[in-house]
Amino acid sequence: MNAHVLLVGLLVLAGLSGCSREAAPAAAAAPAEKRYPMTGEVVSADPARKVLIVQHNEVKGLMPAMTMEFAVSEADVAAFKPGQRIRAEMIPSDQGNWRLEHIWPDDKAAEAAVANQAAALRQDTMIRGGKAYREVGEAIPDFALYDQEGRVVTSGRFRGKQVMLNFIFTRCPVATMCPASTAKMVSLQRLAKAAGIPNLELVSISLDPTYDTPAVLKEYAATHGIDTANFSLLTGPEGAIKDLLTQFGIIAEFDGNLLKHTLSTLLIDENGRIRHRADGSAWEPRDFLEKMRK
Ligand SMILES: [Cu+2]
Repeated sequence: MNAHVLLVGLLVLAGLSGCSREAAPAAAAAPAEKRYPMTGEVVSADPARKVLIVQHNEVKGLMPAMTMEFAVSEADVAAFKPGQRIRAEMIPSDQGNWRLEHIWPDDKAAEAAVANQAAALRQDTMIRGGKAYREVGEAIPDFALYDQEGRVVTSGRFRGKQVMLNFIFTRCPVATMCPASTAKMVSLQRLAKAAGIPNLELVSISLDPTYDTPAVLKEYAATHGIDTANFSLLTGPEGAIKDLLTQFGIIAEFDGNLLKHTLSTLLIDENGRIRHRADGSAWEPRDFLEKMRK
C-alpha cells in the first residue's frame, strides 16, 4: 500500500494522477493463464453460487459444443438472463471451476453498427490530425457505444438534450479521482432534478473498456447511487474510446498495471456543441448547474 501511495504521489508530481489496477482481480497476476474466446447461450443463472450455465459453441482447439457451468462475477451473474446470447473469454482451471470473463451480449447487428461508427470516428480523428481536439463551441464527434444494459447508444440520441459528460473507470481506487467525479455527477443529477432542469442527460464513458463491460457498468451504477433514467455509462471498442479521448483532450494510458489519466467534465448543449469544460477534479456541480438552460 505504501508503494501505491508513493507511486500516486510521483504521478501527481509528473502532472498526471494515477489509478492502479492492483486492487482488481487482474489477469496480469497469472500471465500464463490461457483464455479462449467463446460464444454461447445462457441456460440459467445461479446468483447464490455466482454461476452461469451456458450452452456454448465449439471452442477451437479446446472442446466441442456443450453445456457447462462457469464461475462468473457478481455483476455478470446479475446481468445475464436465460436465453441471452453472449461472447466471452473462457478460462480453464485444473480444479474444474472454469471461469468466464469479459462477457458481452453477442449481437452481430449491434456489433456491426458500433464497428462502423468506430471506423468513421477513426477516419475523422486522422483527417483532423493536429486539430483533433474539440474546443469549447465546437460540436462533439459522433460515436456509437454500448450502455450499461448492453444497448447501442449513438451520439444522435443526445441531440435536443443538455449533456454532462465525463470519463471514468470502475476500478479506479484513487478516492479523489473517478470515485469523486462520479459522486459529483450524481449530486448534479439530483440538483438538476430539484431545480427542474429539462432534458438533461448524464454520460460517463469508460477509460478501461476491456474490463468495463456493460454488466460491470451496471453494477457500478447500482453501487454508486446512479439513477439510470437519465444517466448512461458507456463502453465500447478500445479504438473508439481512444479516439474520443483524443478529441476530448483526455490523457489516459496504461503503464503496466497502472492507468494514468487526466479528468475533464463537459457540458454539451442541445445542438451537440461543447458549452463548458472543467479540467481536473476541482469542479463544482453548482457551477455547471448555473450554466444549464432552464
Ligand atoms: Cu481514476
